[in-house]
Amino acid sequence: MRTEASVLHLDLDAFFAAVEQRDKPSLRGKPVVVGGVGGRGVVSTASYEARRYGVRSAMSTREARSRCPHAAFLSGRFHAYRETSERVMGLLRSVSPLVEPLSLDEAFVDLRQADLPDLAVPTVTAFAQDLRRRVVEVTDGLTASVGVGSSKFIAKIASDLDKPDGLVVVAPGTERDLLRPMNVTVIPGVGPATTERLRRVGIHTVEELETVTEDEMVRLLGNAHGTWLFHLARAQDDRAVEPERETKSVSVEGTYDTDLTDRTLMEGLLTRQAGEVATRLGKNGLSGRTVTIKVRLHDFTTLSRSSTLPSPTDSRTTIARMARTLLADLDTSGGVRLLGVGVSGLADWVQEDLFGETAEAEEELPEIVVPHHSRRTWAPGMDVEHEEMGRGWVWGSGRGVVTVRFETAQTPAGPVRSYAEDDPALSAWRPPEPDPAAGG
Ligand code: DCP
Ligand code: MG
Repeated sequence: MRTEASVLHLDLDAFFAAVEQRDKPSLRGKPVVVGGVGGRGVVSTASYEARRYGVRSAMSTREARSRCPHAAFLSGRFHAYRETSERVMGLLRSVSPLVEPLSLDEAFVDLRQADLPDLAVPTVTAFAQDLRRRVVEVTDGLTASVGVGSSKFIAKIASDLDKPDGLVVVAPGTERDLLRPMNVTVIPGVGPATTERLRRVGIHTVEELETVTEDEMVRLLGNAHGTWLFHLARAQDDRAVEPERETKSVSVEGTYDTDLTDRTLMEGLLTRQAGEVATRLGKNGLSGRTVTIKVRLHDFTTLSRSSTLPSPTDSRTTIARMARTLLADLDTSGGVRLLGVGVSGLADWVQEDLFGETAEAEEELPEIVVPHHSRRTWAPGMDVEHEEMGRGWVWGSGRGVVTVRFETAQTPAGPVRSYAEDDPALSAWRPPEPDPAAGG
């Protein structure tokens, strides 16, 4: 356990929506919802103005529309999110070599390596305030919430306590007082199943969890999970901030206390892991071509099997189906101790509709070959350029008409014009490709 508050966690506020508001001046201060805009789309995130109407991440877009009909509903622009994320991660790496990104908008920073005169609370507080100010600067206006504490666990909780645009430094020695009144769900790894199991024995808060001995916890939740919870309930978290190796794959695995022999159960676990992998790919705007499963047998022999698709996917249904097929070829009759699913061969997002539809919809889709010169799609929110009017974004389209608002991050709120969907003067705008010859 660290004795100083030297782990910093930073999380941008309403990230995708904040980027949209930065780049679309007419939406600043207004409700904005980013996500799948089709019939089965789900919300990726909502601006704080939209959250006041009860719009939340992972809610169906249909529900979001009924709660906040006057919001702007935009499909996402991953190139802009990734570019903004790179600026923030670059800033963090300039203050400490030990930066561990968790997703596009979130990272841990180890302050022991940040060249601070000391790690006393006033010093790290001043440092964190200055860092938040520099985030606004490098992102052209996005705000971040920051937490600082003596572990990853405490820093991450702290960054959420005063969101948005907040800073909470948890003084060493006060961690357990902070945790006690909180719901057990603040502990990472406590999902619905564990919460329910704890609820049945009358445990709702961390304070109640503290009364359980380590032996009892292990009996209740199994070895690994029980021990983990016992320590986290006491704010004992020694995990190091691990600087990022370039993400070449995304994987999830689980080890099991008893050898698994039931194939249906194994398939179910792989399906769930595939879902987690898909969610992480989605959160980072990635997709990959190669699906791998890892299986450790009762005698600790570890096998892996892969299969590669013609084009990248981030679909939970596809990943799960491939994982189950790979499992079908292995002899697991002696029992299995570990199962895992990974996706590698990662590419930037390739689909036009970034957020797609739900998994069920994907599975039902027949193979459709879209002719190259087919009708152009004008997704709400996408960047466009008009030969005379210059740059803008798609406000809406339908019935052969596309409506564009002409403004960018650098202009005031701009005018709205409508065009025929096939107007040759209008085209999709993409940021210029970085010049490989220029390096970087
Ligand atoms: N995201 C997503 N699907 C989810 C959750 C998040 O696509 N179910 C994306 C959109 C978010 C980004 O990841 O903008 C960051 O996730 P956060 O959980 O940090 O959410 P926000 O940054 O949007 O809001 P907050 O201010 O609560 O951090
Ligand atoms: Mg965030």
